[in-house]
Amino acid sequence: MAEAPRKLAGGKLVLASHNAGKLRELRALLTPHGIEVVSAGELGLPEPEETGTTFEENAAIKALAAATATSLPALADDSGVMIAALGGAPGVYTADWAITADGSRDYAAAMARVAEEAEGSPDRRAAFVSVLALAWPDGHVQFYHGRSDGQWVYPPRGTQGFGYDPLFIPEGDTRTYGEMPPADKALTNHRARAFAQFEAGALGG
Ligand code: ITT
Repeated sequence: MAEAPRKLAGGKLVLASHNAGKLRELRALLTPHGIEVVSAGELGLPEPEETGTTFEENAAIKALAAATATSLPALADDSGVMIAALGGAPGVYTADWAITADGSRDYAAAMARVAEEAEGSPDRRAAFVSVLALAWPDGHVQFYHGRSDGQWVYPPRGTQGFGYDPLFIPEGDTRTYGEMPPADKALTNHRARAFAQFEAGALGG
């Protein structure tokens, strides 16, 4: 029988991410709740290998690794951009497309690869997806999902945000996420939408 969903009881929450852009957004979303947060990097936790083939699997790997290492609840995000003309790629492998030979990340090159591989297709549809996993040290995990539909543009536009933000225009706007202040990106983005589910499911009531 499935276990009943749990609420966070207060106390510290580990943010199981090493991505500075994600951490900024998650901290801003958590601030109004007065939850004490500490990041995996601040705790010196290693980055687990993301061996899953779905956003859920990878989010669970990251959240469970942090929760078991710290004996605290942990929240992880696994996310990516899905390009319709590429059959949903890079998807779960979005971060991998930015990895260079020396192991660093080059998002300009990753965005150029999207444009190159999708060149010639009139289909400009794209979507950002975020899966948040909330894990406890005893192995219990809950998931929350968010998605932002839109279009991709090339060349990239704007210097705000992080990662693939300059490539993506959300539905109903003419600016890329890279051209928006963080408060505007927060209105439509995948992570904020997943967070709204997390708020209702793990913090509400
Ligand atoms: P952690 O696993 O440590 O959280 P990561 O960057 O490795 O960090 P993922 O494995 O989930 O995270 O990869 C997500 C990729 O999608 C990564 O390249 C991000 O830059 C990109 N991405 C996710 N959300 C994004 C957003 O809101 N804006 C721009 N790019 C985003």
